[in-house]
Amino acid sequence: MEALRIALSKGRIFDETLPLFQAAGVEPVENPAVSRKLIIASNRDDIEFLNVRASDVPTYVQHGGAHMGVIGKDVLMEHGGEGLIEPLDLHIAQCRLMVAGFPGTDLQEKKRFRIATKYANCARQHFAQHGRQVEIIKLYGSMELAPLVGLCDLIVDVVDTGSTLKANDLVPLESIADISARLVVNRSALKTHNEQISSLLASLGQAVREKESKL
Ligand code: PRT
Ligand code: MG
Repeated sequence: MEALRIALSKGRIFDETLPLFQAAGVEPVENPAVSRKLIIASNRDDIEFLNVRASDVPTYVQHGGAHMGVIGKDVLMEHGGEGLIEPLDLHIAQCRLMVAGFPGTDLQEKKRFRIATKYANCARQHFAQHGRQVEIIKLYGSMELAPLVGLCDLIVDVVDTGSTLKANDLVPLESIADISARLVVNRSALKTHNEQISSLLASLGQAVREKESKL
């Protein structure tokens, strides 16, 4: 049978997911942060890992390039989740998706705010729900720079400790969503790889609960 392919992104997601997979009895034979290989074998011959850019993980899983993947809820919300199911909250890589800007900014002010973000869909939806007019400027990183050089009034980004905002004289203004990493599964893989996926889901769920009970 074809191996189950699991898409992971290196960095935060990989570092925090690895112990959960290890507890579930699966681990990559090489560290994706060091290896140049994009398909990485695991200790089990029926499972392999794909080294994918974080924002590309939902795309790989949606189109069946990977059967399963791990992504931040922020990335999942921005993608829209088409073709994916989200069976497990891994309770890792936690942060908040927030609106941030200069201290004293009044979000109720009747004006057309300019918002720089890599979360264009989330930002548009959030401000539309509040009936506010906005203009979205799409960026791919370091959103905190944009208001400092007059590119925008506000940013929408994930915030953890808040120290990046603080270092740039910005403040969190409004929360959009609580974020953590989620396991996502391709809908049709649920049928083609049902047994492998069910047993891995059960072991990962167990690993998450055990870790939570120790906190
Ligand atoms: O880097 P690349 O563009 O390839 O992808 P990525 O930035 O999406 O990947 P990565 O590994 O940086 O983040 C993966 C996931 O981790 C995100 O999708 C979030 O779900 C989650 N996560 C948790 C975070 C943070 N915490 C976080 N603090 N992702 C990013 N940050 C960044 C944030 O963008 C900001 O620049 O850290 C800075 C803020 O941190 P604080 O602690 O200063 O508030
Ligand atoms: Mg990053």
